[in-house]
Amino acid sequence: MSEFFKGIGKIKYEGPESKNLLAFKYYNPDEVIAGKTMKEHLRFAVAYWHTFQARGVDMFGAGTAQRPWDNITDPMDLAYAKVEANFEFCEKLGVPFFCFHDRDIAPEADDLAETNRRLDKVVEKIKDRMKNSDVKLLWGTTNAFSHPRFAHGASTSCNADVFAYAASQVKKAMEITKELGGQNYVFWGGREGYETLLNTDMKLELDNLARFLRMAVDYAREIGFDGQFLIEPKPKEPTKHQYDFDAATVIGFLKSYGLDPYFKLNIEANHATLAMHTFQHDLRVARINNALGSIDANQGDLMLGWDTDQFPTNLYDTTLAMYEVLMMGGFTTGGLNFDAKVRRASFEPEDLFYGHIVGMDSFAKGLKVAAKLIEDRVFEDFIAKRYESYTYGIGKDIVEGKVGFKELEAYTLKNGEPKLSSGRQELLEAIFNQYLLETR
Ligand code: XLS
Ligand code: CA
Ligand code: CA
Repeated sequence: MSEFFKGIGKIKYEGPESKNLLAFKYYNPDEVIAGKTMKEHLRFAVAYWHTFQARGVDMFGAGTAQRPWDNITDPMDLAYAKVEANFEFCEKLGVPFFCFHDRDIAPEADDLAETNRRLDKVVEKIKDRMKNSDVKLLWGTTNAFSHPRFAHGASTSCNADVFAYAASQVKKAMEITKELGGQNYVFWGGREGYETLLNTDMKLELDNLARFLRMAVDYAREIGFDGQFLIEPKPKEPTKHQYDFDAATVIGFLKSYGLDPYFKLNIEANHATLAMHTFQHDLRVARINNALGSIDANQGDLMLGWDTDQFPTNLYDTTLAMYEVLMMGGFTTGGLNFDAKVRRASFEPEDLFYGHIVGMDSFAKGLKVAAKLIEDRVFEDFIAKRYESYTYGIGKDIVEGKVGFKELEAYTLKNGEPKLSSGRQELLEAIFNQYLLETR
C-alpha cells in the first residue's frame, strides 16, 4: 500500500493555543457535549468528487491541482489509487465517512454494461479496504448530469430513452450503495429543471420526476435497501431554474405526489443562499417538517451569484446550523458532508487538509456554542415569552380551534387596540455574540 499524503501524519487535537497548522484547535473528537462525543454529533464526511476528482478547472483556465496520483495514467489504476487515497485521507483526518457519485469512483466506459463492470471492480476494492478501516459510506449518489446525454436533464429529459438510462444508472448506484453499507442515498437534480418554458412541458417533467422517484422507492424495497433517501434542493445552476428549488418547494412537491413518507432532505449551505435564504432558514424549514436528514457543509460567497462550494468558516452559520441539528435531537443516518473544494490557487495536496481542518474546527466550535445556547435556553425562553399570548385566553382559543371570525370580531370590538412588545433583535444578537466569543 503506497502512502499518498507523505509527510502528513494523523491530525490531532491540540487546542486553541496550538501553533501547529496541521492540528485541530477546536475539534476534539472524544470531548462530550450534551451527552455525546463531538465525533458522534458531527458525523463528518469527505466528498470524493471535490477531494479526489476536482482539478481546479474554471471557465477561464485549465486545472491547477497538483495531486500525488498525477503520474498514474491508466484510468482503472487511477480509480484504485484514489480509493487508497480516500481511506488514507479520511483516516489521517479522523473523518468517519465519505460520499461519492458513481462516476467519481469508476470511469465511464463506452457502454453501460462495461461501465457497471468497472464499478463492480472498484466496489470490490473499496469493500476490501473497509475491512481494515473504520471509515464508512455516508451516502452514495448518481452523476446523471455530466455526460452530454443529459443535456435536457435525466428523469425530466424530453427523451424517454434518457429517462430509462438515468433509471438504469440509479438502479446500479443504489445497489452499490447498499453493498457498501451506505446509510443514505442522495438525489440531487443535476439538470432537472429548464432553461426556457418556450420548449418545456413543465407538467410532464414534474410528473416524470415523481414517477422516477416512485420507481426508486419501489426498487429500494425490492432489494432491501433501507438507507434513508434524501433530496438535495438547489435553485439554479446548472439549469436556470432547478425543480428542487429549496426545502419548501421540495416538501410541497413530495407531498403533492404522496412521496413525503420516503424522503428527507440533504440541505446544502451554498444552495440555500443561492435561493436567497439563510442556511439556517432551509434547515429550519426541513426540521419543522420532520425532513432534515443530512447536511452538505460548505459556504458560498455572497458577492458571487454562483455555487462556489467553499469550505465552511463562518462561525455564525456553523453555530446556527448546529443549533437546528441539536434542536431536532441530532443526526440519525445523516451527517456533515464537506461538499467543498479548495480554491483554484490552493493547488497543493496539503491545502486539502487545511480546508477540512478549518471546516471541522468551525463546526466543532459551532456545536459547542449551540449546545450552550440551548442549555441556557437563550432563544427558547425569549421565544416562549414572545408567543405567550397563545397560551391563555383568546390566543388559546385560536390554537385550539374554538373560535372563528365572528367570535374574533366580537372579542376585538371589546378588547380594543392590541398592545405589542419589542422583538429585541439587537439584544439577541449581542447575546449571541457573547456566547460565540466566550464559550470555551
Ligand atoms: C451540486 C451538488 C452535488 C450533490 C451531489 O451542486 O452539490 O454535488 O451534492 O450530486
Ligand atoms: Ca451538494
Ligand atoms: Ca454546491
